[in-house]
Amino acid sequence: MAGIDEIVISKAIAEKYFEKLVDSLNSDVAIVGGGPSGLVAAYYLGLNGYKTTLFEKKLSLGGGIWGGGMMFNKVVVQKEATEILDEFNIAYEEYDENHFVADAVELAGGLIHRASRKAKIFNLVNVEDVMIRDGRITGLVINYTAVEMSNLHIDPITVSAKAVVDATGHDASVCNIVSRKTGELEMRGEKYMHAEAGEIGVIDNTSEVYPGLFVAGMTVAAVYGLPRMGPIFGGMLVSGKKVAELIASRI
Ligand code: 48H
Repeated sequence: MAGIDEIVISKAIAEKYFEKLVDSLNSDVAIVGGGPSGLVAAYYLGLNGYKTTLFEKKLSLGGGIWGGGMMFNKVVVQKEATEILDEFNIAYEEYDENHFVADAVELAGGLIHRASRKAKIFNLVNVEDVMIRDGRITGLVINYTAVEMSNLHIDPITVSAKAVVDATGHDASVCNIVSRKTGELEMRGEKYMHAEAGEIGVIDNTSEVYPGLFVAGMTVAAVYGLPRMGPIFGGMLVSGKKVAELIASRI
C-alpha cells in the first residue's frame, strides 16, 4: 500500500471522467433513463458496435427494479423474457409455465453490470431538453441533477446523437418535452392496470415516435395510452431489446 498519493487519486478521477465526457459528446445513440428498458437497450446497442451513452438522473441506476412490487424485492417476468435474463446471466426460477421469478437486486445489478461494459454511463445527469434541426432530434441538453435540485441558475451543456431513446419510465420526460415544445407528438397518457394488455402493448408499440426519437419501456405506455402492468418486468426487457434492434435497422 506504499506510494498512494491523494493528488494522483484526484487527478485520475478528473482526467478519466472528462475523457469519458468528451468522448460522449458525439454518440450514435443517447439513452435517457437507466431503468430495465434503458439498460437492456444500452447493452444490445453497445454489443452491436453502436457508440452508446446513457444518462440517468439519479445516483443509482436500475429505475423501478429494486423495490419489486410494493417493496417486496422479487420481480416476475414472462417466458419470452427469460432469454434476456440468460444473456445477462441473471438467475430465475419457474413459478408456473407463464410466470418466472428473479431477485430484484440481482436483476438490477446484473443489468447495470453488463450495460456498463457496453455503453458509457453517466449517473446524476438530468436530461432537461432536446436539440432539433430540420424536424429531427439531433441531441440532448444535460445538466447535473444537483443543479436542478438546488435550483441554481446554471446553464446546461449539449450532446449529439444520431438517435435518442426515451426510456424514462412513467415520466416520459423527453417525449413530454418534445410534445410541449413542438406540438407534433401526442401524449395519450398511461392507463389503468391490465398486465397482459400492457405488456403486449408496450412491446408492440416500441417505436420511433418523432424523427430521431425512439421510446422503450413504460414511456411507450405514456405515449400510446396503454394500460400499466404492475411489477412484471418482461415487457420492459423485451422492449429494450426491440428498440436496440429498431435503431440498428435505421442508423
Ligand atoms: C435522466 C431520467 C429522467 C431525465 C427519468 O422507471 P424506469 O424503471 O423505466 P422503465 O420503463 O425501464 O421500467 C419501468 C418499470 O420500472 C416500471 O415502473 C413498471 C413496470 N411499472 C408498471 C406499473 O404499473 O407501475 O426507469 C426510468 C429511469 C429512472 O431511473 C429515472 O430516474 C430516469 O429514468 N429518468 N434520467 N434524465 N430527465 N427522467
